[in-house]
Amino acid sequence: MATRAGAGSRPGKQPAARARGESGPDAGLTREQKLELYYFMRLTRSLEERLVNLYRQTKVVGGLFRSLGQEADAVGSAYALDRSKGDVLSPLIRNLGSMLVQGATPLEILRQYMAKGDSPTRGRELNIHFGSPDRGFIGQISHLGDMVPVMAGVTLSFKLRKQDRVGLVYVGDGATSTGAFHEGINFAAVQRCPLVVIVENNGYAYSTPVHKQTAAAELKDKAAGYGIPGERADGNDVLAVYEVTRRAVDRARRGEGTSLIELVTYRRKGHAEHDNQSYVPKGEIERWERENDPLTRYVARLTEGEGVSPAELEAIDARVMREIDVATDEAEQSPVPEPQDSLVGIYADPPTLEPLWFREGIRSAVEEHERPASWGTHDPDTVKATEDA
Ligand SMILES: Cc1ncc(C[n+]2csc(CCOP(=O)(O)OP(=O)(O)O)c2C)c(N)n1
Ligand SMILES: [Mg+2]
Repeated sequence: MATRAGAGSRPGKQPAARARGESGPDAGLTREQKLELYYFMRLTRSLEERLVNLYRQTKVVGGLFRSLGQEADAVGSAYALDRSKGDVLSPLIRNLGSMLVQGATPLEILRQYMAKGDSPTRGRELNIHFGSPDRGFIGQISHLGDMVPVMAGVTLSFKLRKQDRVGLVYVGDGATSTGAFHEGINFAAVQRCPLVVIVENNGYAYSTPVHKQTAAAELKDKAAGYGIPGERADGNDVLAVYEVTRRAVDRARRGEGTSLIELVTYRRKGHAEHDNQSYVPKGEIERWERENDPLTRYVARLTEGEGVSPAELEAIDARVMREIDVATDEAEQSPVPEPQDSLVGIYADPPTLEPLWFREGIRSAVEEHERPASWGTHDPDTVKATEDA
């Protein structure tokens, strides 16, 4: 099972010195934190590759959604939150990296995709639609844009309770064209909720390219319509992603409200594993892979700009593979769900809250004075007594 690299060294504690004279953003992170970003990006990619293997063996029983080429945007943005303060994010299907940063484990992810009985949703959901509020990620639903009003509500509650907490919600380029996105971000903006809205512009919504679903030249420009700041950043540069998100998180924590960030990236795989991407212009995917792969870029940055040796990175890669191998063996041994698991967590049994006294009163009045025996009951003795009468 994964132990988080440098756990405890998360942002919040602010960094040592800005690094010495390298090009590009330094992001104010320590060397250890920069290696931790690499660990999470590599873990995301390798874990998804393992899921593809399992998918082809038919051990992954639902759809498989990849974030290939988007690892920097998921990891760098989540890393800007401070879990020790209780910050919360709402991920999407391409935010496996964000969930790993918040503490989801490879074992949970593998069990979940394989629909095992001991997976977080007991086989009732087949990918990463599960939440763990204690670890700072809440369960997503697939309806595009709908998590924006949900997170507006979550972060409004932080504000009303005077808590020092920030929320972050992800939407795709396609989701910015939904009514839910509009209503949610408008409400968060006017209420000055401590919310960061990350728009992952990966070029496509299923098979629809961005220019066919919005006339806005840049998605960050949508922020102006809500009276909030909008910034655009290179979503394949993990340090740039961290830096731009961190600024918005700090702003939210200072009580200055909601921000929108557009991260420019590219979806190198289809919508899901079944999609053959026949609608993508020839050569486009290969060009992004060749010239703008977030991991290749970050490896170059670490080795050339930070003095990290290839051996150090290889050691992290080996650790990632060990963790994934151990988790895969364990997940394969996990049992399939029992039929009755489908009911767990659906109905409260026993009730989690005592009924309010006046409701209790009404209920007992009904039970004692108004409920005719003919209404039926599940109590076998009463049924028998009614039948015998
Ligand atoms: C309201 C709504 N409409 C349509 C769908 C079907 N659908 C699921 S994902 C998707 C495309 C999403 O594109 P985008 O928001 O850009 O996110 P990406 O998949 O690129 O990360 C569509 C159309 C949905 N889930 N919800
Ligand atoms: Mg998209």
